[in-house]
Amino acid sequence: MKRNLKICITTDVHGTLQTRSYADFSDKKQGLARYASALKEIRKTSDVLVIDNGDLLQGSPLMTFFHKQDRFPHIMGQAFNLLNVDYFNLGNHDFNYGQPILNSFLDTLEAPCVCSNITQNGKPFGSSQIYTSSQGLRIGIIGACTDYIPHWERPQHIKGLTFIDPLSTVTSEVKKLKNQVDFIIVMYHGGFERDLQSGLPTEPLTGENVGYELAHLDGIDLLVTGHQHRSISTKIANTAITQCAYNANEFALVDFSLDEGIKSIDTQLVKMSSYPEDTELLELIKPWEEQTQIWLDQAVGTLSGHDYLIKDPFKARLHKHPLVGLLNTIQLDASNAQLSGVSLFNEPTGFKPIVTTRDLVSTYVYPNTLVVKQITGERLKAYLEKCAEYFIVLDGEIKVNPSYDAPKSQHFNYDMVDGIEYTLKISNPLGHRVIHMTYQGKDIAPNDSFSLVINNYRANGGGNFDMIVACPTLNEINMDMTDIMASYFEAHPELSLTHHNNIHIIK
Ligand SMILES: [Mn+2]
Repeated sequence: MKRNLKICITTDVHGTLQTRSYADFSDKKQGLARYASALKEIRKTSDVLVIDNGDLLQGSPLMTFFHKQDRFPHIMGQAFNLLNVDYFNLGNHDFNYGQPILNSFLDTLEAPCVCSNITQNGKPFGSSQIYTSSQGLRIGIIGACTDYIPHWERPQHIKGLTFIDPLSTVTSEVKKLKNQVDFIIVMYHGGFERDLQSGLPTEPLTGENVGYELAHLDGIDLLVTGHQHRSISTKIANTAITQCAYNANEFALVDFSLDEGIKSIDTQLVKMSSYPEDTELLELIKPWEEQTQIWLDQAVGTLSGHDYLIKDPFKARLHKHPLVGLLNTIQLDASNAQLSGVSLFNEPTGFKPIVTTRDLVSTYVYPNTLVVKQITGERLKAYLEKCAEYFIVLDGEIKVNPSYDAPKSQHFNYDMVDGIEYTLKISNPLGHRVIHMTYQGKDIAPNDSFSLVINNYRANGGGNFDMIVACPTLNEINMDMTDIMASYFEAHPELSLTHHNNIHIIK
């Protein structure tokens, strides 16, 4: 007898419950409210296993606001309970608000956590599970998360945690389950550092994204990936692979069937825009949504002298937008460092003359903190050389290096530094593009030493800035950058800054 099971998969939802943009109210055709309708529809005709692959708790203003209240039960746990999610795997961003908040979410959540390669005080967050469908299909579910988290996360958020290599965890879990089940699903909150077809490296082989290696392990029927926010529905070797874009923009729909010992697996991606928002889920989040909107509309200060809205993100990076100077000014003020480095994130919006919380959280979307590093002139040059990789000269014009667009959008890995003046010559070979670098009008020598303030992501080497990791840490400011920005405006309610044109990018 042929037996079937449908599996609905989300990953990298990033706190996206409803469809409207918090920046401009436009309909982004996304969110778990649409997913709730999709699940209701699919459940009418079939048995459905519903799994989520992590990066759930960070990424929307509602989550930022909710986590300021530090409440139990956790709203995202309640939303997942309403969706009847069966299993949950952890993502790297689920650690961004610390372990008490993560624990509050996991305690609210009725679904078991399956992540077995991260331990908290010696005990794994979750364990492998066997799900039995109404037709008696047995599905083994194994969860693992990228073990690269210590390269980004604030040390106090991962205190007492141990990160085990996903390859070894998954290998031993598959061995344990394979004789007890009909299918094995591995949920891996990580992506691919190799081309899916050729296996050639597409990024430095740091171990952050070992999906390609996992796909080649024996015994895995479906490998659910994430972390890179790519849309993938394919096969590597004999393993079916999925990955979804972020913010609950789409979900993966997988069909398993087993007929006389013959397995077949079909994968596809479904856009959330195909389904309306479910009123039951909207009702659940309504009180939080309303409070979030009131908080977002609060004015924090005024800005004059320059236009702080970003109309063209490329030009904003090429010609150092006044917003970059403002962010660096705030970082310097909070840290008393000599130099400050900052990037513009992937879809920066900028500030209107009357600055609201909405502007702050739409522009600075990560809950980063600040770290002060002691950096030599030599490492400062290496830092700027790494930043200079962001540009290329193509057809006689300066363009964005395509590797910052695909496979993952990484415009946040181009930093602009204030406190010094420098020139990047983009037609020069990599590693030889910094042709001029001065501090207070004097050339910077390799042995000079400076204090540099950057965010915790960069300080821990995020974006493969190894030269920054190597620098001694002088100080940490353990406040969210959006809170640091809000308190700066509180101290300077009518702000008018001088813009410094200190970064010169030439062909
Ligand atoms: Mn993510």
